[in-house]
Amino acid sequence: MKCLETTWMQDMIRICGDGFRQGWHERNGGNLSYRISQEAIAELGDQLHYDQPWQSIGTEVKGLAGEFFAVTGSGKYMRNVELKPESHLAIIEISPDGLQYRIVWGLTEGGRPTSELPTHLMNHEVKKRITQGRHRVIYHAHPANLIALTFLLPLDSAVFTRELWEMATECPVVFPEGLGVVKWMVPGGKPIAEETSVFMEQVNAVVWAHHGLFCSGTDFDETFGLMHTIEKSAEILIKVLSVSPNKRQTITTADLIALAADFHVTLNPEALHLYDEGAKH
Ligand code: 2HA
Ligand code: ZN
Repeated sequence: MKCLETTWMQDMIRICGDGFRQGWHERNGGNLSYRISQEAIAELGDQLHYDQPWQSIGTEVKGLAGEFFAVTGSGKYMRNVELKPESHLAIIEISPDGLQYRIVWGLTEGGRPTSELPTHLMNHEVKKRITQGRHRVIYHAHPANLIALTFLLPLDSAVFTRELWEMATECPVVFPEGLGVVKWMVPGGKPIAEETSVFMEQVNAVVWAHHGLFCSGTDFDETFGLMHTIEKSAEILIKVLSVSPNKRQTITTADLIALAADFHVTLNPEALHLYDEGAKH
């Protein structure tokens, strides 16, 4: 099967355009990666070429040795992926020592994988391990309302989780484990990748202060849906805060407990009890 005609590639291309139309991908902002199954790689046969040099990842991902990923290209515009997928996307192979990658498909007009490759791969390494390989997608975008909240709320994971849960009843069900918050850091390197991947041990969404959001999921729909749900909730909170600093009423701790019981989810206890009497905040 032609690489561009596979379902997973079609899904990947679609998400890039969808994210742009949401307003999450100004210029070359945002990036996306997908861990391709060995069966899907085998189906690509001689469409893959193994003559390109190995290059440093900039971090170590031993748990991904021999894996293949589809990734967006560094400096490429998400809005253009639909028009020219083969020059905007790449398939890369990870070396046996987990320190290097090589391009085996795509980027036909030159270029490198996403500048956030260390974070993508370190997140994939964590998720592959803790989900027994179920999670395959890591998605980074710049959604404006969530970024705005990083100027208004304390940069605390429990506070972000609780405030976003309260803005829409579906939120505690969609992200019961909550989200992580990383303080402002220089993007693109190993230090921010390490910080992010530590949170990914516990949660599927990590906010980068004054920058954007990383989401992890089993497939493109679920991962895009998580990004979308969090940003929608952030938009509601921005609207509320724009009118008044105080909520007249909200979803309470008791409401959240009732919701969790009915929907059979375990809510992050720190966020759940954040505003209880005697709690630290
Ligand atoms: O430009 O979003 O974080 C791509 C990015 C870097
Ligand atoms: Zn970014």
